[in-house]
Amino acid sequence: MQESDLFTSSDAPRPLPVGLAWLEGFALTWEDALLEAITRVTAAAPLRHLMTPGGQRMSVAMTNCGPLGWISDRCGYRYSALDPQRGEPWPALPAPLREVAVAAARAAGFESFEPDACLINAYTPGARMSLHQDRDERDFNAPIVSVSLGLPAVFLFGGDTRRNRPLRLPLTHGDVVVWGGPARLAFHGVAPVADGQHPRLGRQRINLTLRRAR
Ligand code: MD3
Ligand code: FE
Repeated sequence: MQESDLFTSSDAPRPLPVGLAWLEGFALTWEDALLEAITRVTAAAPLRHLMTPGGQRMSVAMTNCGPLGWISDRCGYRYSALDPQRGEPWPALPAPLREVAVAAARAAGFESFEPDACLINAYTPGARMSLHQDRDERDFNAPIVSVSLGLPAVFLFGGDTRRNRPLRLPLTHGDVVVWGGPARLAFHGVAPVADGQHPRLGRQRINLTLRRAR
């Protein structure tokens, strides 16, 4: 029997890219505290659909917590200490969000990660994020920690160009991924979220990305 009989090209095991640490279920220890914190943050700084610089409304709804928040409008992408919608600082970074990010970064070999920004992305079925790089942070040596909650999603990891066929990672509730080193500037995105019901979050996927912006 040939190897090609055992694995088609789409389900053959492929090694994870260098710089990416996938910690399945790592956030479940903090599940209740994270969901409570997200409810409090989104009550204070509501989720909203930002405009891209090109004038498109993003399908993902966003808000932030922590000293800095990521925003997009007709002028471009940037970090801001103020929520432009409320003219006030973003809500403080809740302790459990910082804790899970610091613990995950440490588990991935980043000993001194101190996030100063947390972007909260909310996906309803059909929402997606097209391939992009995260380049608005000052220091690309710091990793980005992402926490997936609610409905599952297929994360697309495109490597160093938009052209390569992206690797597909199925991320589910509680998964944490640490993106550092050579993966830090990789193109990445999220395929349209399939409809479903999550016992804790309903018809929704929430993704937290904890970042060192400055
Ligand atoms: C890989 N969010 O907010 S998180 C984003 O699931 C973003 O909501 C996606 O891409 C989401 O910018 C993916 C995982 C992620 C975040 C940042 C990265 C992967 C990354 C930066 C570099 C490489
Ligand atoms: Fe990104």
